[in-house]
Amino acid sequence: MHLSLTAGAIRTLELATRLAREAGETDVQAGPILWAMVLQETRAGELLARCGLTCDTLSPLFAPPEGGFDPNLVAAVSEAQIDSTHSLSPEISRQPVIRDLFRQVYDQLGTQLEDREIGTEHLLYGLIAAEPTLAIELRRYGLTLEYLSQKLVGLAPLPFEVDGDITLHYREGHEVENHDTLRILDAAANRAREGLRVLEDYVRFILDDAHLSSRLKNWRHQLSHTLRSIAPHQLLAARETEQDVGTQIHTLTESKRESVSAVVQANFKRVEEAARTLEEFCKILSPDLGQQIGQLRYEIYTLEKAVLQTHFSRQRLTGRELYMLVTEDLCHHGSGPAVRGALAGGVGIIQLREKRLGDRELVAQGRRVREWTREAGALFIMNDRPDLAVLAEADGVHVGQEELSVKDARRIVGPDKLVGVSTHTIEQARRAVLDGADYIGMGPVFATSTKQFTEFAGLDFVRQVASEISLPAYAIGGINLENIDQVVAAGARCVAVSGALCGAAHPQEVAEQFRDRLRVPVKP
Ligand code: 3NM
Repeated sequence: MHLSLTAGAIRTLELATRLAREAGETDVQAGPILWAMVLQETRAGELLARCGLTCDTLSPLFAPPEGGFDPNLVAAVSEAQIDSTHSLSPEISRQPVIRDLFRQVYDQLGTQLEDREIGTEHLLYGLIAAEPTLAIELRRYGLTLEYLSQKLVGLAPLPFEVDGDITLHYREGHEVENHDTLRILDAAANRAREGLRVLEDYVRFILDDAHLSSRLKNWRHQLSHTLRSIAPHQLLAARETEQDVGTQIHTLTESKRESVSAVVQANFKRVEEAARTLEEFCKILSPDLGQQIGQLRYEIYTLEKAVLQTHFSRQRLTGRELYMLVTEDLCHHGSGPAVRGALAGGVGIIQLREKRLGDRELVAQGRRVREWTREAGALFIMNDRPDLAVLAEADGVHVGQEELSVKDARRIVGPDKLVGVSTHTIEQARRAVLDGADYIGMGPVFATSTKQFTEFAGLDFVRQVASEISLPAYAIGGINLENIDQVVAAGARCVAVSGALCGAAHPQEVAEQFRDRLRVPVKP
């Protein structure tokens, strides 16, 4: 590591190393560095003295050798010639405490560094920042980082490169290239952060989705964490907004946004492109860093899919808060009258759920349900079978946790059809959002004889989903007119019902009552 240090700083570190060696220590610790500061005339020594830390007060903290320090050694180091060709020996700069100290100086004081070298006062700052136990001792004397930072003046930033261990190495002869790389990284990191803020605002204030908000926020933090290995002052130092020709170039598409979804889409693209730029140029500094950004770039694609899916599904399913699962065996007067009655009563989605029919019969029944729902302007979903959903021209398919995955079902039905999935735990619900489901079933809320379950997710699960997921979520399992109010009170906005509608003597009236209790507005 090559650093620009004042002669005083070089003398201090050399003396500290010699004092440690005299005391038989292999590694320099904080004590000899502080002693080296007070034994010579240094800015750090002056600051320590102002807080009452002189040879006398330092002795109880860091015992001097018996008989005191060798005055000849102190004099020899203090009077040594330090010219511009003099540099810190690797033996000194590789000392763990000294490396940590410099890292703190660059991490914490970076933005203050302006055309100056590192002096002993900065070494003192770095030492206190790197050694928490020392910080506690010195606080008793009023010597804190806050106090010191008021006394410090800036230093010149130096060109560094970063390796996987977050060690800064000076790259001789690469100043110009590094500067260009850092300038690009600075611009791309800002672009990514700005785009993310727009997305976070949308997800938080419009979708009101705690799960996706925390995912986006987490992504932004991970990006900052990954980029932290490039000290912020290096990026800042490379910033040249006024010379950036790009600030004057605006395209027509940039100044026009047609809808909220256009804003969301444009900003995801912006973040993805910025991530790609970061990935490519970070590779120049460190392959590891490039790889980490690459990983993050894939995650943002997943989040884009989840956010846009949530946006469009909510639009598509608005007004369809009541969902009926139809099974012939449960219908007293046949599925035709049950479905048509329920549709007349305001059911917005019909799922054909027949576990015992052969494929041919299932497709034939699917085509009938297709007709009934088309006439009523309702959606038709096929249970379990994406292939038959396509054949029967259904609007989508519903899968359970044991059946085909959302991703595989989507591959069969394509991007335009709906894919719904049953969930029974909050982890499954979150997963469904990230997998790109259009809606989820959340249940079983109550005991049901329509499907076998050993455990009940219950109303707590409804509350959990309502508090963090904004993708349409249909509460399901044993829901009837007696308990629907509890389901709504737990936060459910949509419900799916089988037995209570199929088995009703008057499905239309029951559907109307469900709809009223869900407060779904009646269509004009
Ligand atoms: N899936 P009913 S509960 C098909 O929790 C189904 O995923 C459930 O019928 C789940 O309204 C259920 O008659 C049965 O209880 C729904």
